[in-house]
Amino acid sequence: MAFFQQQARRFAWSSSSSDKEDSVSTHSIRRLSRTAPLSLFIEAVEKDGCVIVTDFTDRTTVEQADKEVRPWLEKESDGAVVGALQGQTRTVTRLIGRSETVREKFFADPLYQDLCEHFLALETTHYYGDKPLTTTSHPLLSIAITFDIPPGTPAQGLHRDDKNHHVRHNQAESYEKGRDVLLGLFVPGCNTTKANGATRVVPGSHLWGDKAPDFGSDGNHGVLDAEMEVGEAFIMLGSLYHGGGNYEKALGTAKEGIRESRTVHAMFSCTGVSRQEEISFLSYPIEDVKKYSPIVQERLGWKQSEPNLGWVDLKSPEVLLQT
Ligand SMILES: O=C(O)CCC(=O)C(=O)O
Ligand SMILES: [Fe+2]
Repeated sequence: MAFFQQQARRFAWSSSSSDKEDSVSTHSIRRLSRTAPLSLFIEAVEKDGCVIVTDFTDRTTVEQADKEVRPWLEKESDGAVVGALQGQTRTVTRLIGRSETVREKFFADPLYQDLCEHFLALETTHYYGDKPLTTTSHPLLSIAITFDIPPGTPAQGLHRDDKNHHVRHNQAESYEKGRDVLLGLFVPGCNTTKANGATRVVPGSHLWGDKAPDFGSDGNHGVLDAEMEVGEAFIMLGSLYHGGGNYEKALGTAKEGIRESRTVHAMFSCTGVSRQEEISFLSYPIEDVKKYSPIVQERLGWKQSEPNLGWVDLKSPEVLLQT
């Protein structure tokens, strides 16, 4: 089909441990243009746990985001040691407030938001006596953060980001909606390659159970590098095994004037009934939130989840944004 190219590098890999499955089931990182129908993105994410959008944004927008984010990165001397971060990765937290471009152009992107709605919205029917009521809880922003790794940074241990939400997984042959509580969006600030530590991912691993993962004797079986050019973006489920790659060069080996770091802006949405990783109400002051677009206000939690979660004085908090 003209509107999408399959990534050339495919490999045999199965979510099942049976050899028979291995021969018929393949996983890859599919690359789709945003002009492709939403159903193709859903199909790719259900099958592989991830997808690359080849024309997510453009160089000018990425450069604008970089301008907004870089001063915050420069302020960081040492990286944090938290979760999968091992001290070398520099981060920019509170990213939604610190970069208008990340907020309104990347996080608010309609394709990403449509996929969040598809994979994370919860619709449930409950009863008051014999009267049924069906309500929908829409997704929230869980975290927005820039990861910037310098040369010499080792690869992270492959992990699932939904560990934070204590998610349990049953091994499955195919995807069932409602399985995940997180959907992530990675927008690179520079071309990412195996050599500069592109995120490593294991397509298909979103269907694995909770046993210790087996990446083969070399630790690389089924692992692909999510290499991207500026303007592309990577979308993945929170249950997908992944981790920052190894930036092979030593620090200080870049040519004069060439930036030495691999930058990725990462955003994760969670279900509307999950605890947000970054506390939005303490990270983004109300006076700032008033200036954000309505979709961002909603995703930060300024509209209550139905039924009855996240209110103030029994009212949806959006009324506070109107005063
Ligand atoms: O830097 C990256 O590519 C991914 C980072 C990551 O997965 C994490 O810190 O949880
Ligand atoms: Fe991660």
